[in-house]
Amino acid sequence: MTLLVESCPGYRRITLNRPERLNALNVEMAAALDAAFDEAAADKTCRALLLTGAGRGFCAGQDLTEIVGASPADLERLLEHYHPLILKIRALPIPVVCAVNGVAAGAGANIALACDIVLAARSATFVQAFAKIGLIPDCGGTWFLPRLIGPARARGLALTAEPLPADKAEAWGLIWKTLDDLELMAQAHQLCVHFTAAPTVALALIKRALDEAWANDLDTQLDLERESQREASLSPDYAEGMRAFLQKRPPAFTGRRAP
Ligand code: T3D
Repeated sequence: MTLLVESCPGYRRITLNRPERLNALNVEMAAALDAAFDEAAADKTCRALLLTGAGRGFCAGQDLTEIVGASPADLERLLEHYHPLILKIRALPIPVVCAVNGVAAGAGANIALACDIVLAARSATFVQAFAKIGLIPDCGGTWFLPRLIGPARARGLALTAEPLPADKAEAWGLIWKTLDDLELMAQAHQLCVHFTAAPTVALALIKRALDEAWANDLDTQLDLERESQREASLSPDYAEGMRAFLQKRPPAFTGRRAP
């Protein structure tokens, strides 16, 4: 199986599972990921996703052995399998946590960058490997990189294909946190457990508002904040959050939408 999906209480863990090839992507894995995202979206009890890789790598991007001799049309068709994954990660109404356990190269790096919170093992590296083989960053690389780290660093990474160590990725703001290798998975699970007790409706609205901010002017964004705040304030978790505050106790958020 190219993908492992495990149900944990309140969240799911998805593991890219082709460790002998550093979890390089192929169409079978993309289809399995696509289905796993759909299933998570349909499961109302699933309040977070954890994405990681088996073995010593996170994902080495496209499996290059499978595209030897591929025509430009074949390569274009391939992206029909990969690009929807990026859009689905952004559209999922729950936090997607990526635990980058080792090298993240090519499309693998950009799938990680599409996630909401990226944690990386200190030994991990991020490589925009595309230019090494005469391709350009896809799977959202040209979109995420300049927005996350600015144009100068984006150009440097994409044009040189130099590996970026996890510590520097954190310092540059490409990812949320670097952790000791042995701590990574425990911390990633702990974060997902935190999200299983969070106000999921509000988190989904926050995710959407931050994404839309890239394209909106301030007026439009303020309107979106007003609409989103209204929606959040209708959720049972808002009422519970206020009650808990007044009663000086921790809130018991359910993640449910307004009836
Ligand atoms: O339609 C389209 O546009 C196409 C889509 C393209 C999207 C892309 O992702 S293009 C970019 C593809 N990825 C790469 O170019 C990265 C290639 N891999 C590497 O540069 C290096 O392997 C790494 C920097 C990722 C890791 O280096 P290292 O030294 O830690 O490991 P290694 O020894 O190179 O790799 C370990 C094994 O995995 C090795 O197999 P072996 O020799 O033990 O049998 C290696 O061949 C295999 N492997 C690594 N990456 C890939 C791969 N096999 C197939 N495809 C790979 N991408």
